[in-house]
Amino acid sequence: MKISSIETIPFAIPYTKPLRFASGEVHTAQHVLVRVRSDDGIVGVAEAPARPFTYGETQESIVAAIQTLFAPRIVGMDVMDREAVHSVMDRTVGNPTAKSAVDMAIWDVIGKALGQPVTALLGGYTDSMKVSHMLGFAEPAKMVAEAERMRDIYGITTFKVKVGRKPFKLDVDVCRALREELGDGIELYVDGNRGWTPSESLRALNAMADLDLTLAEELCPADDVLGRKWLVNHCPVPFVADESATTPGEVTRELLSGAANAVSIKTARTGFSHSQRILFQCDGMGAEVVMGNQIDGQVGTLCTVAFGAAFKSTTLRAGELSNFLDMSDDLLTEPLEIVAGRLSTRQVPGIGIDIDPEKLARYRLDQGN
Ligand code: MUC
Ligand code: MG
Repeated sequence: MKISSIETIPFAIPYTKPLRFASGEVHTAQHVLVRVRSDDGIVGVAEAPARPFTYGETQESIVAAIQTLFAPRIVGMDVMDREAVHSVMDRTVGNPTAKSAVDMAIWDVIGKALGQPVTALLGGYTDSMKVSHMLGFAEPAKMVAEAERMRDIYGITTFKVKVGRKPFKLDVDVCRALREELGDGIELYVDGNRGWTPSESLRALNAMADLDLTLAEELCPADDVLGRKWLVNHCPVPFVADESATTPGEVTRELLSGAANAVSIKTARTGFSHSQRILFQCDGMGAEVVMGNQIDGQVGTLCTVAFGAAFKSTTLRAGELSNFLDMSDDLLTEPLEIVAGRLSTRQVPGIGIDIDPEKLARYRLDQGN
């Protein structure tokens, strides 16, 4: 079965409430829907979320990379030959979400062709994940109110709190208010998106020592080489590498150099094939993992849970699977539902992404809409 075409459709869906964090903010989901077709008519689907402030990709660059660099060499290859497809894409450094969307859409084709959910093909561990919700920057009372809403409506009890503001007092106040108002029944961890220096990070962690945080993610830049290693040595909880560990090689460097001892796996930037490599590296080295969220829509979230549910070690912590709730709409025919704090995979062949044609027509940017 050969790959016969790769379609790239840019679309834009506004957020009802922007997500703000130390390295940027998102008001509109400006993503690219990627469809890989096989010569016997199977269509695989995934989405690439442009994150210009982190990875430098834009909607335009994602479309251009796929259409001008990758598709001309991938079309005609066998859909099963994922290693060969990656050897084409990996000539190019960068463009992580463009590559990942192609990878996941190919896995979707394979799942549909074999009549198996992708979760079963990857590892088949379970069929759902506990959900963690990411709380963007706001005043403490608003962040507490959002957490309460997520707990009361969706049963979510794990929260990743965006920190990294200067001075850090506001962030410390937010974490304290969350613990005081929501009590001991919730899990809290923090993500700084490189906003603090190593010494600010440790002072903030010390100021929050009584709040029972469970993880600290990317509090300072990995390029603060000695400072970061010093911070990780003093950090009382696993220190998660996120945007500093986006390839298997970066993961090895971060873990072996002591710049992190846990890793955020995001299918949006490592697809299924490279996420699998990163997971096995971490398992082999004894580093904890968390399924992260690259501010994915419902299509991307379904990819994250399809991967996360496939393995035991990715289910040990809640996955970040809920930020699509802040979007005003989405593309799936049947919207995702978080019930009792969990999100399920779809028990159908492939990933289970069924796109509503009317919604796609409404939000696509390439047909004069
Ligand atoms: C995160 O974990 O950092 C913010 C930017 C991005 O690319 O992902 C988010 C969440
Ligand atoms: Mg992060």
